[in-house]
Amino acid sequence: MYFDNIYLYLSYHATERGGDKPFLATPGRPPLMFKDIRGEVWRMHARLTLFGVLPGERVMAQVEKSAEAVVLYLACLAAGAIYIPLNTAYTARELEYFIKDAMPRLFVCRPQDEKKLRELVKSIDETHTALRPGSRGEDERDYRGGITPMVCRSLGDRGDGTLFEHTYGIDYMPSTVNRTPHHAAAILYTSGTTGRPKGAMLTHANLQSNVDALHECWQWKSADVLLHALPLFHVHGLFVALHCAMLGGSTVHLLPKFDVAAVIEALPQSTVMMGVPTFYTRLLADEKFTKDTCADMRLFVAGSAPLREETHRLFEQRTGHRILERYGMTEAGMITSNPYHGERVAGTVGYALPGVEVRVADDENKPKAAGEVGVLQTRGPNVFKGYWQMEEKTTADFTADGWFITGDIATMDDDGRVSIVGRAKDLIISGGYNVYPKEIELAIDALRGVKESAVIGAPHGDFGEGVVAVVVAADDMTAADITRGLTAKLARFKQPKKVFLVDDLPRNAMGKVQKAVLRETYKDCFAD
Ligand code: MLC
Ligand code: AMP
Repeated sequence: MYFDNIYLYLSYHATERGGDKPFLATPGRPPLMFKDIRGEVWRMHARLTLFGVLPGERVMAQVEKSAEAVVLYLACLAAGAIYIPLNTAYTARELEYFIKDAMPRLFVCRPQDEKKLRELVKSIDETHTALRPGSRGEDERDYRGGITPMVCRSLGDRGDGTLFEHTYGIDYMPSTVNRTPHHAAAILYTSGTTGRPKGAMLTHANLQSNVDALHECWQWKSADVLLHALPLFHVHGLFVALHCAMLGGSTVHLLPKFDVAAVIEALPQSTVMMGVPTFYTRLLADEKFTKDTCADMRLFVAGSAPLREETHRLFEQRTGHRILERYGMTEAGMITSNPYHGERVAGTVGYALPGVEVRVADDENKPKAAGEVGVLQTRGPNVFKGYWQMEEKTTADFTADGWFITGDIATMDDDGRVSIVGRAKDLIISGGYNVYPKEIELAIDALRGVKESAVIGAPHGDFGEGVVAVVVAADDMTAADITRGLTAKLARFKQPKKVFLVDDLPRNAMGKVQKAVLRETYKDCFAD
């Protein structure tokens, strides 16, 4: 059955297939049952309407992971609003950028951020009356002035002034808003080579096609129990994991974050787990993680960063399970996956998902022969509608014939199996989080006493890659000064784990910094 609004699609199947089972089981709290999803969502939807949220307006949320955060997300979909989840690690400075860029109607925050947020929102509201002219997509609504800050006291008890308390007693039941396939359901920010984050607009149709493809490819069953330890503000945790469980009517162990002991405790009651490679290396480092822990597991999925072949091998030795690696990105959801039944080959990301096209192309966007290296491009219903208010950037990332240029370097075998072998974009992936060197370099270069800097990724046993800054600075400056100077500017995960002070950066004949030389020089800096 097809529904225009992804919420109707997911809630229909969740309710039908989930029956009387728990939907979200959170440690130490009563579960949210499948049969209660609709009631919780319509109350929150009604509340959003009372706050004045109209279809096409943005709702931004920087909240802890919880059942409430999930209900808020689903209610935004039901209200036809555009949900914008933000990493809880972002600093006030980073938030200011996102708020000014998206101009939401409502901002939902954590209790400890309320004061800071009210001040920030007030100053933005006083100076901004409209969105910049530009591409928002024809269906997204203009900013009308007045951002409402609201607190989600997600981990507290009910009745203590939470966003949810406001929904009690609401007896008005709004209808789910009709959306066309082109309407944006969510905007997810991803940074970029210019250092300026871009909001990728994902439509209701993008999300529906992707969950359908994954449901089929991974043989999802209603008896599945998903162990969910990923954050809820990225594609992986929000769309891939949560949507698969809803479509399947499968119970979710919603852990507040990834914690090895908590995961080992929950695994015996689970059948499917999804994670970034760091999850798997951390599990393997714990001797309590054994074959017995995984006795009822059906599927381990890895993605968001390359899974080392060694991890794949050690995981199979320890548990008997071959991790299924898949590949995707914010702008296109999931693109390829190793097969569920066929061979899961370590170091490859498998085949294009049903309905998704991929090709490996040269710089002129001509397809390459099998086995040749080129840039991976994708086309299909999974591909986003564009970057929020960045028409030129959107155009630049598509070929004339409609393929999205991923910026990943890949090869494709005769039979269509894809391997990611590098990146054309200057990007570091640390523990599954993307860090764009340009953004860090701009922040370092703005520090008084710094002449110039280059930021690279170096192999890191835990995070896959660790952020390293190589800096030319005044003689009296120390590495600690640089680290300190970045504290209020950048989320912790973006801050360099090592800072090296040098006299000069290596440059080629054109004057361009030779990052390859730096990567070679500092390749062992996390070795101990
Ligand atoms: C935390 N820190 C990180 C970090 N996460 N540093 C670098 N990279 C990261 N990913 C910092 C902390 O602030 C802390 O700093 C120190 O590292 C150790 O903290 P920790 O307690 O060990 O961190 P932890 O909470 O365990 O977080 C690690 C993690 C987490 C791997 C569990 O980062 C995580 O959940 N990553 C998943 C990211 C994700 O969902 N990616 C999907 C993107 S979607 P200090 O100095 O204060 O000690 C996408 C598309 C696709 O890419 O294909 O899926
Ligand atoms: P994001 O922009 O956060 O969505 O991250 C997307 C990027 O993560 C992709 O462009 C890839 O570079 C990387 N990525 C995701 N999955 C994999 C994988 N299985 N192997 C290698 N890289 C991956």
